[in-house]
Amino acid sequence: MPGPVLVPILGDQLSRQIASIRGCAKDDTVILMMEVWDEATYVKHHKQKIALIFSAMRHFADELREAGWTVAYVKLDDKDNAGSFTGELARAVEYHSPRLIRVVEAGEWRVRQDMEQWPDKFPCDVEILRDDRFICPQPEFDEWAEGRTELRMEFFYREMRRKTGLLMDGDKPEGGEWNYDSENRKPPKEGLAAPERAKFEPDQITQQVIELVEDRFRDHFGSLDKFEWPVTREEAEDAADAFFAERIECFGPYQDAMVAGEDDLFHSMLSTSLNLGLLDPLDLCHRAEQAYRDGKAPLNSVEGFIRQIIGWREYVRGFYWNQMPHLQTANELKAQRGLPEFYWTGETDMACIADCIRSTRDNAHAHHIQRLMVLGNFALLAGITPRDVQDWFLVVYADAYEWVELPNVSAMILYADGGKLASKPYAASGNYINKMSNYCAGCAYSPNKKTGEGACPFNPLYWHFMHRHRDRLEKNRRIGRIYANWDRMGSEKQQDYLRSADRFLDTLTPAGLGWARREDG
Ligand code: FAD
Ligand code: DLZ
Ligand code: SF4
Repeated sequence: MPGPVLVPILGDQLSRQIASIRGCAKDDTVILMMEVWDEATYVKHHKQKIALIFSAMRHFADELREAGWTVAYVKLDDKDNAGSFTGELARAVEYHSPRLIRVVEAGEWRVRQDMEQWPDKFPCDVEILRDDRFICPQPEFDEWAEGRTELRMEFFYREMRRKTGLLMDGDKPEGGEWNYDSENRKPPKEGLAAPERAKFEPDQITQQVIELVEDRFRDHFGSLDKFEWPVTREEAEDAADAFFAERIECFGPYQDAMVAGEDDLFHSMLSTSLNLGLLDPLDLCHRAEQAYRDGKAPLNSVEGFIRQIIGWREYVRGFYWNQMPHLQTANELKAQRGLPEFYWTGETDMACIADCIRSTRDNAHAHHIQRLMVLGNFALLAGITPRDVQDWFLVVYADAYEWVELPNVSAMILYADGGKLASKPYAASGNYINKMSNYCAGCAYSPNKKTGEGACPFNPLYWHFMHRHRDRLEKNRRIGRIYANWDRMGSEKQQDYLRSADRFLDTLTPAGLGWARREDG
């Protein structure tokens, strides 16, 4: 009797429509799911991230069993747990003697390198399938990227609009424009608040996982007190329903706004569910388009939301695989400073940073503009070394997987790829944060003070950054003109900026070892 088909399902492949399950017969298949120490600790993920993934995996295993599948589920604390995907697969091969291992390609480079060894390691056939939850297959992205020195999302996005037919009017974009971002930059008006997003009480499975995480990952960053994530497809659909009913209307206009204590604003909070596989990206986009066609949401909001998904999300995934492994070590701006300790402790007088880190610690989430223009912008201006920033972003967010984290960190916020992704560095002074948030009103620093005691640190740091990288940035059409302002200031003012920035940089305490990575590993 030939053995069954063995289907490993990784923690971010939690969909019954996944290619490895599609086409399998229930009476001839063993689905293997593994909680493994290596994955939980290759960086010291936020406690909520581990709890979310384990809980969603356990719920998905139950869903599969209820649908009649045979599931072999290995829990973290199981006695013989080998601690790695390859080790657990070896045990399963020994036990089930499968005729075939059928798996969807891993989303991350690290895991895919291991996976590619499987055909040589195991005595059965191994079939590695494309992850067709993504709209753009990698060869299509690579072909699009071929010969281009700059890989701009906007042009890729138009291709995806044509390919999917989303918001198309024949061969023209709906409403005449591809992109309505100019309508999507409203600063927050006084008292801006959004309806609460759907929140989910931990059930018994989640409670058990939370206890496990508290016990085994005690020294990881973050709090588990407010664990409110959807952990099943049903809950994720409820979260999407609530977004489409209550928040998409204002999603566009206030996409770039920040309000102290308002952690979600009008964002969808669906990235964790999308990345786990609980929600289908194309389906969400169709629902968004329907809301527009039914007159329930304006075009600028719907186009903005769809662009984040079929534009940015697809694009960064293609960019990651196109640029790996070089992207992991790229450091074109030669940034060398260690990550300041306050990224972990939240102890800083900069109100904007403190609020973003508080949200990060409490929710394992911060919204896009907080990641980009506060936390990312500071790291760029202060010249923090990419490796430290990458580790931090990979650890702290519940939606963080390297394929999506790394392009956003290395290429988008740090310009470490030298401008393949972004046409210019996203560098901004305190002015921007002051315009787009209410943070500055409660800050020890003043955004209007440019240098010296009490000046917003983003102000001198901005000019310090521009001055440090003049050779490279002056040639850039989109930012080069700024040097005329710098030159007009005269040397005394310039020195004042540079000294102020240096004094501030000298006060930064670098984080000790052990926050992001295990000291023994
Ligand atoms: P919404 O604002 O509601 O957007 C809708 C969806 O669009 C998101 O759920 C997400 O799937 C997608 N999206 C939006 N922007 C991006 C983007 N830049 N790249 C890829 N997808 C995008 N997103 C992650 O999923 N994982 C990460 O590890 C991650 N790291 C980031 C690091 C930095 C430095 C920056 C600037 C952005 C990062 N993002 C990451 C993108 C974005 O910040 C999050 O997807 C978003 O905040 C998730 O919240 P939301 O679901 O409410 O998003
Ligand atoms: C992030 C993560 C963690 C913390 N733990 C596990 C795990 O124990 N088992 C698992 O299957 N997946 C886990 N994941 C998600 C994986 O890292 C993710 O599926 C792969 O890295 C994708 O390449
Ligand atoms: Fe942030 Fe500067 Fe505003 Fe303070 S003054 S909140 S540091 S931008």
